[in-house]
Amino acid sequence: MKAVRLFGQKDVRVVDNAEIPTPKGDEVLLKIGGAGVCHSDLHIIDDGLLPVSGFTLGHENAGWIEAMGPAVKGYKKGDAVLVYGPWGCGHCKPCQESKENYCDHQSETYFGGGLGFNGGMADYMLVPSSRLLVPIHDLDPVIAAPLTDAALTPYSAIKRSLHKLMPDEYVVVIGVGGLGHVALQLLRATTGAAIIACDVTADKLAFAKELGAGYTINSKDPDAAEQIQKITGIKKAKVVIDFVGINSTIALGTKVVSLDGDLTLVGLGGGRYDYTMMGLPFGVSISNPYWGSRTELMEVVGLALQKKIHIEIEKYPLTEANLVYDRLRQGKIKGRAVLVP
Ligand code: FEH
Ligand code: ZN
Ligand code: ZN
Repeated sequence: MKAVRLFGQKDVRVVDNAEIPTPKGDEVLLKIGGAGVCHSDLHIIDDGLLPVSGFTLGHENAGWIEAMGPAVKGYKKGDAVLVYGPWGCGHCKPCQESKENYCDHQSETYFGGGLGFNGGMADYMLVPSSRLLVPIHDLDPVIAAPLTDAALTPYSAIKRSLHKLMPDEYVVVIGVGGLGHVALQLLRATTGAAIIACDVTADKLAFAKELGAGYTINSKDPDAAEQIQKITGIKKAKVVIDFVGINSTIALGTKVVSLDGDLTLVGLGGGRYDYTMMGLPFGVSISNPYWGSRTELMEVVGLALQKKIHIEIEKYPLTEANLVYDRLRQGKIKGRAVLVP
């Protein structure tokens, strides 16, 4: 079969002689429909984020059940499913709560398929346990694949602050890319807060308006913080979610988050924040959430089935993986790119 494999730093190759695995026990073999292309892959490919190579990339996957090990129950060949991305031990307390993204044993193993284990940028993918599958009913796996990361990650980040996102409050979303464009829809679908979207290009800000942002600010403007405060007034923004995570966006977030607010850093931009006493409004919680839980992914599927969220995707053949990664590096992907075998 074809597979997009990482052979070393900046060395991604599409091979066509990868073995098609045979599922044992509770394993499931999926025929891949779509594999989303996440910005984190660039940190893996270009920056050596993971201490391992030689595996198939793609941690945002969906497809149809092709074959099952003898222990699998409740599924049949042809079922359309998502692959829950964080693969934990399955038995510790977080894993029992379906929060495998925070598995106690995370430091002892790889993060998941496409993140050290073989992922879904291939014709087929072996999933180590049927517990990691989430049914998508009549959704198309090609379009649904990004729900597993581009939707689940912002959904889980928003849920941390749901109790604060009341109709009289403001939420600032920094970055309207693969995750940010879904965050805007999730905020509209699940909260009453007024949405202020920030990005650095006119087309991204126009896109944000289309997706329901009440206000848009160009975060390159030197007075971006003042523009935001003009909108929020003295109270500022109760929640700030930064999907970029570079020095300037973190600094912007610290300037506009309100007293007792949440500053949630999701983007892996490598930015720094030097804490100083009185440098933040009192009561601010800074968090850096990672992905989401399996039950939250089920909730995301519910929103997609109700057509309350949709992922803006660009489809590419699997064989064009390196072209897509280059377009991602240049910021030329609108929404999310999905590789189709
Ligand atoms: C993957 C690997 C490491 C850090 C973060 C990620 C995210 O893309 C997962 O959603
Ligand atoms: Zn990702
Ligand atoms: Zn665990």
